[in-house]
Amino acid sequence: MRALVPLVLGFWLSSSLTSCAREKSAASSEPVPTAASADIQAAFEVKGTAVHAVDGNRTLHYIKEIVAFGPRYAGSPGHKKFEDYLRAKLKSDSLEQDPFTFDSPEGKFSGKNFIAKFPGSRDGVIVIAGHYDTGYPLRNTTYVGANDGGSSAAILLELANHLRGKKLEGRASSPVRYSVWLVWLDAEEAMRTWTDTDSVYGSRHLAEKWKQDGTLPKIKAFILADMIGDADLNVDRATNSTPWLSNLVYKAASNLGTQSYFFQHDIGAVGDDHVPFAQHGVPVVDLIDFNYGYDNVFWHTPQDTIDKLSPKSLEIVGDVILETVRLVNARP
Ligand code: 1BN
Ligand code: ZN
Repeated sequence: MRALVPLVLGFWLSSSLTSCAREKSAASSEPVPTAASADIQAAFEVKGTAVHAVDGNRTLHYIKEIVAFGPRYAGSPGHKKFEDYLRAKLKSDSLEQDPFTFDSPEGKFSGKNFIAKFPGSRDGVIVIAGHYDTGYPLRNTTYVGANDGGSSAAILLELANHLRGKKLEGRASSPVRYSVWLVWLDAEEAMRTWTDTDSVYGSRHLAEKWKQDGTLPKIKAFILADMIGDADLNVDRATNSTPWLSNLVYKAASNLGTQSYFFQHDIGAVGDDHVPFAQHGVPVVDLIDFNYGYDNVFWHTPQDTIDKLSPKSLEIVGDVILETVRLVNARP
């Protein structure tokens, strides 16, 4: 059984889901801090609430359902099935669809990003994003991208379970919360060979759209999850992430006791879905484990299957994302 970090005050991440009922009852039975207890908290530098909330087995189950649709490249039957699945899973949420078309070396295609919006009480947005597509060049293989595309799509679904129905507010020491938007990005993968122009079509489209409609300056943090299900979890440091946000992720992991899984290796400035947002000045962090199997042998191969993944890895990353959200909210 996962343990609660013993510095619990408040109940922000307590869940109404049965599979984490123990965490819920333990966390939600804590009293809401009074002004006085908040002072005591500050005096003793108690960090607040860091909760193990994410259910790795449920997240892994989502990945199983997703890979069963088959490959999810633009125009594929699996892509359509995933879209229907996502709409069904998020039927009670505020889900926006963001269709777009893109020109690629393989021709013109249609793509679709999805955005689930969980409102806060404070002006500003924290975006948590990941891609769900699989690579077009692998379309004639058995490739289903369990880790690459599957894990990111699934962790967002699990995070939705923890954000749903919450007002994202109510902690005495930080009574206001930014909205959280979960974004399933399409067409991250190259249609032929990865270049700046043949990749991240969905995030380039969304960053441009949010530039035009004035959303970009509202984004306080853009947290990207990519390939985070590997049983041998090592989340790398992408050096084109924003330093203060990378540091906050590390602090979040430290609060949860899982920092040894984070940032042991620098992988340089990687071209991933965070880049179009970083280019517009949005604070970004790419949480990517870019060593999948010995020497990354499972990456972009039909060996990227569910048996390589572990619920614990999904839990570690999901919990760190939620803790990072809490820490972003706690910033002045
Ligand atoms: C991640 C998964 N990417 C493609 N599939 C982007 C990427 C490419 C990230 C190279 C790091 C290095
Ligand atoms: Zn990929």
